[in-house]
Amino acid sequence: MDRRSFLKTSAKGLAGLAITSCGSGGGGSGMGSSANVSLNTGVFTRQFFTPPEAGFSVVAGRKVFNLTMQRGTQQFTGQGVTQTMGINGNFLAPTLRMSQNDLVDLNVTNQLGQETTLHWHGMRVPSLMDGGPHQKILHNATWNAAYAVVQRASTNWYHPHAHGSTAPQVYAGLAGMLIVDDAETLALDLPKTYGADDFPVIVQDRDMAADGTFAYSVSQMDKIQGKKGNTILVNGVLDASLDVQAKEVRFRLLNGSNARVYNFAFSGGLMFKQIATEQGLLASPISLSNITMSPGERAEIVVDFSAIAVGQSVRFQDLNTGIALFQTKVVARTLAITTTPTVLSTTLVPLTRGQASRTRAFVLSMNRGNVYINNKQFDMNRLDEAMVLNQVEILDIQNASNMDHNFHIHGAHFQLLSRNGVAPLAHEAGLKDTVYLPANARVEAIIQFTQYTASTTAPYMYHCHILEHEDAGMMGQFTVA
Ligand SMILES: [Cu+2]
Repeated sequence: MDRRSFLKTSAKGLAGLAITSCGSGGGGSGMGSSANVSLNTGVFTRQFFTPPEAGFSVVAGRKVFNLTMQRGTQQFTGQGVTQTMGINGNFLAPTLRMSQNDLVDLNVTNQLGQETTLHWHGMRVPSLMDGGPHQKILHNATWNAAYAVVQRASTNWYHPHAHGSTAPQVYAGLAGMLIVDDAETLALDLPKTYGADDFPVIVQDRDMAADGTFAYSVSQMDKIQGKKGNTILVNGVLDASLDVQAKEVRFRLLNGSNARVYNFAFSGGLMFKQIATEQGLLASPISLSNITMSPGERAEIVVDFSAIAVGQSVRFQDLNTGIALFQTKVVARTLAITTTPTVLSTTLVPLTRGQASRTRAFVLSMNRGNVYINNKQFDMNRLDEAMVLNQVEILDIQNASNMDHNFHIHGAHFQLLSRNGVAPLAHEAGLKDTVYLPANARVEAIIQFTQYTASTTAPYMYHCHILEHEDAGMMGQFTVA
């Protein structure tokens, strides 16, 4: 019995009772608060959609991108019409592509009819260009973000970050991928033809009615647990099928969901190699059968389909829900083969505990449905931390609740030193900007802010990336000087 018929049967058996769970913890399991049956069928009738790469012009040596945040409509099942938001389109956004050392200008026009911001999640940029809550874009206004691309090749993303309305705006469709290239990564024998053997995979769940429509609404329980949907989309498409050539294929995984934690795997136990964390190449590829990702996290993986017969298909699935997200159907190879090298990067120099000048504690907690970091809720007018430029620090991040959270910080990248008192798993040892904190978890991350200061009027943010928690104030801000 597949997941859908199981859910149908269960729903019948429960005589119309909502499929609801409101226990503590286990945020990765259960189908959230929806009474509706998942629309994921396990039959892949739609074409996989690869978001197009954004066009740009070159003006005075700078790449200029024009982005319009707009409203639209989308039919996700061919039936009902959902009111959506998108960037240069109805839903989601084009993939921004930049190279290390590029100078970029992003002209962001807000046509949403409401205030917003646009944050470059994972990009190391001056705080005034960060697109956090202080860089508001009013309706009909255009905000210009101009920065140099100073970081290594990596898979990032962009989404709104206006305090109090991030969750509904992302849910409506405002999210896109932002890929940075560099010479080190391009020189490697990795799949790198976008849309042919290198694919973005933006995974988002939505609480869909039977006709495939959704609208953002949160119950009291959704506010506490984060909004989870019954149906999971990949690049905005339900039940998609992707032709993959019988060779290595690279997937850039992004958990772009408001709150759901996934545990991704291929059917049949097909192994894959993780080659990059959120901030680029690992020193060496790591073989995995599955990977857990909390909201905001990214991972680049390479899967070898060469041993699978042409015509066969493999499903990409979430082990937490049992839902198959899309299928990869193997077709004959026309692209050149690649062989993922055993050494990926020699430029990754880890910071070490001995370099740290201090430890800074962040305690994520909940009380009566309210969310806190260090017992405080976000206040735009209060500065919470003062980071010291170039100082190496350990962030001691603790989830003191029985529910899933995670931790994202702007302006710098970190590496995990420990998880629950022991060395982190190898695939968490790369550079990151977001880290999963299941109930009562504790991690130590080592970080160094270099290059950019952040003033009192344009601080950087740190927050839980479960968007309902972020909007409810599980966020703080800091200067760098
Ligand atoms: Cu949280």
